[in-house]
Amino acid sequence: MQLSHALLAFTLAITPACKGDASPTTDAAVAVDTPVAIDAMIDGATIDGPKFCDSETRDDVYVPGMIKVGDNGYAFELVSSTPGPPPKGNSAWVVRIRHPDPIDNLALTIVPFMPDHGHGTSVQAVITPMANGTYGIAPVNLFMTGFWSVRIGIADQATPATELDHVAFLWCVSS
Ligand SMILES: [Cu+2]
Repeated sequence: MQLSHALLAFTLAITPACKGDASPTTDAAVAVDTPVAIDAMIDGATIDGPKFCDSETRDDVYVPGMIKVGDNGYAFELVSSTPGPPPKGNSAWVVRIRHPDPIDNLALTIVPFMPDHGHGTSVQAVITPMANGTYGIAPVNLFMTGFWSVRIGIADQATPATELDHVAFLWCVSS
């Protein structure tokens, strides 16, 4: 999007130069000014324009309290990510599990994974049960720029191998 704007601005900027043959004075002014304007726009696009994730369409838009519902009807609320949205590197999450009431004493698993690269992270998040169906998860380690799927699964503590439900939060993180 940013790049398109830059290219459009570029086109608009050079259009007068193509028509600027009314007088030598006008031509001279355009010839001097235009390269400066183009350089400024290109520099601007490099500094604060297109980012790595601008063209990513698979990712979620982070909103504190956002909810995803698994196939088995459990609601996974991402109460917060600190910082949020989840950045490249570590963040601390709080999630709340409901069905429909908040559920305590679940066994949670979290698996960050980069599907485009076929790898996860070696940093294992610690799950901290909290009150009212909430669980702290930290650190959520998204160490590489790119698209991450962060899968969260739940199970009864007595039967942790039998998953009750799961969802995946999808983020693109920039460098
Ligand atoms: Cu990767």
